[in-house]
Amino acid sequence: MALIEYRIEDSIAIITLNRIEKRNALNDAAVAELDEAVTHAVGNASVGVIAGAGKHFSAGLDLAEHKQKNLMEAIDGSRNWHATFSKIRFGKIPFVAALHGAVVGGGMELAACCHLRVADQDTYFALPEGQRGIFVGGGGSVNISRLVGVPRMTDMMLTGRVFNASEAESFAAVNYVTENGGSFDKAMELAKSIAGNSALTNYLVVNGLQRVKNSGFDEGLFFESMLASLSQNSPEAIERLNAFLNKTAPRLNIPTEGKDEG
Ligand code: 1HE
Repeated sequence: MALIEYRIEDSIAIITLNRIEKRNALNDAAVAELDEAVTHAVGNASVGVIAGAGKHFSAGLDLAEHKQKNLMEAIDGSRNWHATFSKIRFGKIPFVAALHGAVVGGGMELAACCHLRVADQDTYFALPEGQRGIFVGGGGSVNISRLVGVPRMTDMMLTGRVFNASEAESFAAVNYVTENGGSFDKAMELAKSIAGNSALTNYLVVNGLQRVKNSGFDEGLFFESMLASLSQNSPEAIERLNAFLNKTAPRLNIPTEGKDEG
């Protein structure tokens, strides 16, 4: 693989966009390699981390390649992005995005289909499709709109508004902000912790939560009861529940800061 680096460390699949000279802009070849890496990760790892090499996470769609495409090729391109990104969003394992620098256009679409986002302080988010005369095509109108809300996405697309990491954290588009250079290590720390969960619970979180959210109220509650019962009857759940009752399970990670004050 040339444009996407892939390796497994412990049970974590690390996928790195690696087209530094083009700021990790995604062309068809990169999306095909990403698809291969994601497929391998889903089959062989417990958690995936997606990062970008160089100074930016990703400058989004490769505009040079895109401008050569006819209508049918553009449709095919967009549908390929959807297929690959859906393997991330609704795959077997959780994915954590480690972000820095530009997370722009299709780069933001990729970040939005991951399950957690960790960002260096210097990260910024933009959807310059309006300025480029195009529209999001990598699932952004579905995934980014759910992540940041339609009004904010509309603002980003119409006015070119750019949000920094702290702003994105304030509206929960980013889960953790780190000092510059820290997002990858934090993403790995989180991935290792997630890998310690029951694989079935991880699967239900990745696949169930979003589908419940997309259901009606009553259907959602019914669906939730099915997921809850399914998980509760797994051998691993019984083992983990016993461990809690025997007092051998790890305790909650309660923040200790300020505990003894007042
Ligand atoms: C590119 C791309 C690209 C850089 N396609 N070649 N995305 C955008 O509209 C963002 C376009 N990129 C930028 O605004 C900037 O490149 C960055 C802010 C991300 C980084 O700036 P900088 O100063 O570090 O790099 P640069 O000098 O602008 O770019 C370095 C090279 O990368 C240069 O090529 P070179 O041959 O002149 O060296 C750039 O042309 C090239 N490059 N970004 C192609 N995106 C599925 S639909 C999704 C729709 C979208 O993603 S729209 C948003 C597209």
